[in-house]
Amino acid sequence: MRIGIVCYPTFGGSGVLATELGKALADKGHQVHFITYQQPVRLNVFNTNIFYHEVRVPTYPLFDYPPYEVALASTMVDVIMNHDLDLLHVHYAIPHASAAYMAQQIMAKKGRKIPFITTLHGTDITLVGRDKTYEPVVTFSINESNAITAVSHNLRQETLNNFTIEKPIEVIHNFVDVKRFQKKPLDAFRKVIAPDNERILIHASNFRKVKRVADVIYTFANVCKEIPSKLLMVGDGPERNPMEALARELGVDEHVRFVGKQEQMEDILLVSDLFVLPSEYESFGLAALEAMAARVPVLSSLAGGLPEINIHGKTGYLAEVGNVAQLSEFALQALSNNEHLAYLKNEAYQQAAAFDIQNIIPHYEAIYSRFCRMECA
Ligand code: GMT
Repeated sequence: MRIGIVCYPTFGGSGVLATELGKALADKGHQVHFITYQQPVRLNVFNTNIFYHEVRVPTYPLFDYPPYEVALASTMVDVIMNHDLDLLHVHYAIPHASAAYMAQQIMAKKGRKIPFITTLHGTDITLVGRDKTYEPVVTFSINESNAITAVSHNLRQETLNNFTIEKPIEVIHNFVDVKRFQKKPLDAFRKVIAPDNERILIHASNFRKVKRVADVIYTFANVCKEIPSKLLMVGDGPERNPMEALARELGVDEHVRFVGKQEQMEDILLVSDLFVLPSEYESFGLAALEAMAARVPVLSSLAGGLPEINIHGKTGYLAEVGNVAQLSEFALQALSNNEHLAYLKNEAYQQAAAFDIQNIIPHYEAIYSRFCRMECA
């Protein structure tokens, strides 16, 4: 099939998922056309089945806000016509679903049907999409999608609770390519971070309020009192500077490294002992699943779709949102005994394997084939 994928090209989970999906589809022989405003960060391979089309948004003195959605819909039309696409798969409803609807209508005027599938990822529903500035357009364009998928049962329910949805929402869980993590951990790298063989805790996110990053620092400060440990803070965002200040205030700054955005997450995860994700809400928690694939157990909040991947006492621990005492207690349980930590690491890996890319891609392909023209099958 010839598939157009629209996503955010950044480090965010929805863009990562969409890019990994496109790469896997290309490996299976589909022709994949990424339509984004920038080369997606994970699109780091050369494959003759992968095409990248940049959405250019011309500026004009009149525009305080250049009309990205118009440029996106026009680029979609251009790619559909020039590459004879069979369908569009848009990731993150805003503004991708409404732009896809616009492209679909333009194509209909030209006598050509082009279905579009919308995958809901999380904040497009739970934060941004619910805002009444966007809600009518989000509801409309979700309902106009030819198929709707959500990345967890929890997100499906959140969508039904917050919007009037007239079509079924199919749950297709996020996935991870476990073989990407089948590498030997770099001992020298571990030594640089933890020279005295301290435990390594890790957090990775976009450092937004919803991630409750302060809980990571407070928890780490408690862990440090009991077990020699280091903390790696991966990513960047509005909460980064205040968190650096908090680490100093709590007197743990010499044990905390803020390493910014990283492309080589595999190498970093492979030397880590515990992934900490205490978010207020997480529709799925792709970063946690990637940690599990690297045999890193997860200390997360009991929020959103996280319990669909993290099993308490088995693949890690689930604590109440904002309960730092509980997070600290569970972190200590995970890290204080070598045998127990080895058990958690193994279970985390087994759980990630259940969400392996090979198990999930066929679900998307099944949806595509429902809408694909006869000749593309
Ligand atoms: O976590 C974020 O804020 C980024 C956001 C995104 O759209 O990239 O992540 C959402 O989609 C990911 C991929 O499906 C999920 O794994 C994340 O849990 C979800 N984030 C939230 O729900 C807060």
